[in-house]
Amino acid sequence: MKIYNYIKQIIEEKGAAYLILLDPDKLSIDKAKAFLQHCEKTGVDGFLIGGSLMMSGNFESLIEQVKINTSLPAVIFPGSIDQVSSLADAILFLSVVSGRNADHLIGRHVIASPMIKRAGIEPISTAYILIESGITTTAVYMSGSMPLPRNKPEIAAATALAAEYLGMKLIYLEAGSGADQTVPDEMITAVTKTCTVPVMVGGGIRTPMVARKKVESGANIIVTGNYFEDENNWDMLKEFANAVHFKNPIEV
Ligand code: 1GP
Repeated sequence: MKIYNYIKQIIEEKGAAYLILLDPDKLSIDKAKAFLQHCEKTGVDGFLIGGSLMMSGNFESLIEQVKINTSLPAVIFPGSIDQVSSLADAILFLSVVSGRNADHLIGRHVIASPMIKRAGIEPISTAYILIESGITTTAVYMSGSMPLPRNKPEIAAATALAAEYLGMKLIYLEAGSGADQTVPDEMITAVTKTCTVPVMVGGGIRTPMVARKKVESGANIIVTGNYFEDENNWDMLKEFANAVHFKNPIEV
């Protein structure tokens, strides 16, 4: 099954999908196996793999660890055009539609497309919408674009709708990794009421309660990264997964 269809099926069955972002610079290969297996056991639906910088060179090894240790999909969340690999199942083909930087709207894509075709992985066309979140996040800085004002849900909704009309299959409302403030609930509601494609929300989500609030506001996919970079928090994975999977929580 295509990964996009798998995600839509999870949304249908469980209410919303829960993805974990793996940053190769933050998760060491020797800890990966235990973490990944724990994620699968506690109900995580898949992994996003990528980072804004690639200091460690662990990008492909981490994808490999996902494939070896779990049956869950490995989806590249590219921080740059170097992050394309045939080892993954799919790649978020991100266009930073909140910005007006042509390079991040279409420029890099021209270079990356033949690489993705050669890799034979599924591109999932994604409208990447950066939302102002209290600090200058890495995503904002690296994209060289302004984030969308957090008190303007109507701009977010119109931006997402334009992306859907352009044929994009997924909307990603992004506060940025480690954000002080998450994407506002009213903004999530405005976007999900306007669009028909799945809406993913991430950045700064640190409690199951906040994750659930995002889902209740309309989010179809929740992403967390930062919080589980601390091993002491791994015990909370089940609570997060169950908060997201409101239709179908699991007993572990
Ligand atoms: C970042 O939305 C993701 O791209 C996850 O954010 O690391 O803050 O959970 P956090």
